[in-house]
Amino acid sequence: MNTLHYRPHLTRSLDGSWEFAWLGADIDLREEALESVAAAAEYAGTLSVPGCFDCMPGYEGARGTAAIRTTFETSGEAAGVIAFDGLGIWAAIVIDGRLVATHAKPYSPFSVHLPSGVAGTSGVHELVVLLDNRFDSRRSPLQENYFDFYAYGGIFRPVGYTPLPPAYLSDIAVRTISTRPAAIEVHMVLGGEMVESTPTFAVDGEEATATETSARAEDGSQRPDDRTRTFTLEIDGAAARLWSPAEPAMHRLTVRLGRDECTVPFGIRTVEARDGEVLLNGDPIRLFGWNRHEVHPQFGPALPLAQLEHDIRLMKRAGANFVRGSHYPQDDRFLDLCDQHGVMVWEESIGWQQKREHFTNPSYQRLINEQQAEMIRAHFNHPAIIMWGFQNELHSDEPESRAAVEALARTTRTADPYRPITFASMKFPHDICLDLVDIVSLNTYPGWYASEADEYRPIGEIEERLVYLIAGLKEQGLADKPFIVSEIGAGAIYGWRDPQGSHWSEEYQADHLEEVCRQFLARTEITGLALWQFSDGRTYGSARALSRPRSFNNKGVVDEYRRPKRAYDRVRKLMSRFRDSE
Ligand code: ADA
Repeated sequence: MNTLHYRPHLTRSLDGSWEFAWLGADIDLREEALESVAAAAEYAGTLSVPGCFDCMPGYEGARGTAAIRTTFETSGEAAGVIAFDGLGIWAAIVIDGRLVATHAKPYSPFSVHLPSGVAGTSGVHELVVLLDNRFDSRRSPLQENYFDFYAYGGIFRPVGYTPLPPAYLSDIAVRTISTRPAAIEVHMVLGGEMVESTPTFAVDGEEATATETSARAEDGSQRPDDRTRTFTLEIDGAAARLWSPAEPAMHRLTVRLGRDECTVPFGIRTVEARDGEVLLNGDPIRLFGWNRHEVHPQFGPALPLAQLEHDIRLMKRAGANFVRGSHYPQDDRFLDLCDQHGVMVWEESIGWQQKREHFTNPSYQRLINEQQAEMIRAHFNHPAIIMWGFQNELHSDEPESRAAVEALARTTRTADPYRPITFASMKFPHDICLDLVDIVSLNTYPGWYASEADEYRPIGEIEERLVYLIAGLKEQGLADKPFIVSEIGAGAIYGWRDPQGSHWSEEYQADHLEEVCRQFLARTEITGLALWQFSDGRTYGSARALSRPRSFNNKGVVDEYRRPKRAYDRVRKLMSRFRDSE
């Protein structure tokens, strides 16, 4: 199953070698200038898509505008969309010389409809994407230059052209109502012309009976203004294999309506946060894994499919049943692989220590809530996703933060009332927003950002800190919510071996993470543990130079090329059976 199947419709891939023009940093990006900027570009080279222009030799570190161009063919279909799975930082989309969209939400999946004069015609059309990776709090406020991960410029994920019939299914959301008996609810949105006919369904190729539960008009007809329809389907006991990390069974739902047909992978599973535990299919489950950035020296965030699979296998091999997609919407192909490999996911919209100026910025608040809703809409059907997050380490001790968290919690619960929500806080015990989420997640770095300056190897802080957090949550009346240690870790420079085991040595990181894992195994009050982080990744130097040698975040258990450090083997030795024990 490749990423293009994940769209309900069959999509024609536009991945490949696009033409490339570097326009530099003094381009006029006002809306009225974009079509002429696209038209004037002189294409002297190529860029592989998915790919980042600032990963290409000669463009490392470049900040400015690039124009990339390809073509796609239509055959007279009534409608169609060009679907982007994620790019950064900012883009303008121009089709046959006409500006059809601008996009200011890095890593967000989005689609642009074919403009009139293209839809319904047959021929070859020009697609130009103007990409800009400069920081601009007015144009793209979601990405800041103080985030602890490098902001690249490129098309990070696959691009496809999806032809559509006059009446089509634009969204299909599948959720599990119950596992015994197995029953799902299918919610769909109709696009294009309205149709009265009733869709037909098949599960794993077998015809399936559905009961419509949509609200209907008094005479039983569909309300003309209502483009949404909802159905429930029971799935035969023998065929209804549940999704879980141990047995990640996937099913396929095919929906036919008029001339449209969609196939949607889904999993049968329920997830809840209750009485201090996470319940998967009604049974308590503990979570262990890593925070993972989408990053690589050669590709930036535009990772090839093989690298996504490689990362998942490395995490599973060390016992992980869980991954936090830190700190932005994930690649649909990665989520597809997590479904298939049985790795549960915490997915979140972009964020890194947002503060008062963000909470009170209407443009920022609009965009981050849009990204949250679009991420959920695009990824709703992945059974591996068991929780939604947002706003990593926002200043949630400041009064202005509460309205922002309330808005994001409302956006999330509206888009998906069925999954628990959380955010990773670094403000305990002064956090004023933890009552707004279902799962309490705390980032903490005992033994690394050590509190005892004179302590040479402050590993003893780890137990003290975890005991303090568990007690503190109880004191604040939060013990009825599951508690995840959402970040904890230590840095190591790959290859730096030190018999004294001092900071930055592989020995210290291995000793540190072994203690963290031992504490987690011993303290079942901790529902989940996500180590920071899976692989080293580029960040920024300058002000951070002393804490980010090489201008990298070096807390990976593998380096940026996925070469294992001693900590990887130490964690694997201790945790490799964890997946099977849950
Ligand atoms: C924070 C942040 C991470 C990373 C980490 C670190 O917890 O959420 O993205 O910056 O600190 O390495 O210090």
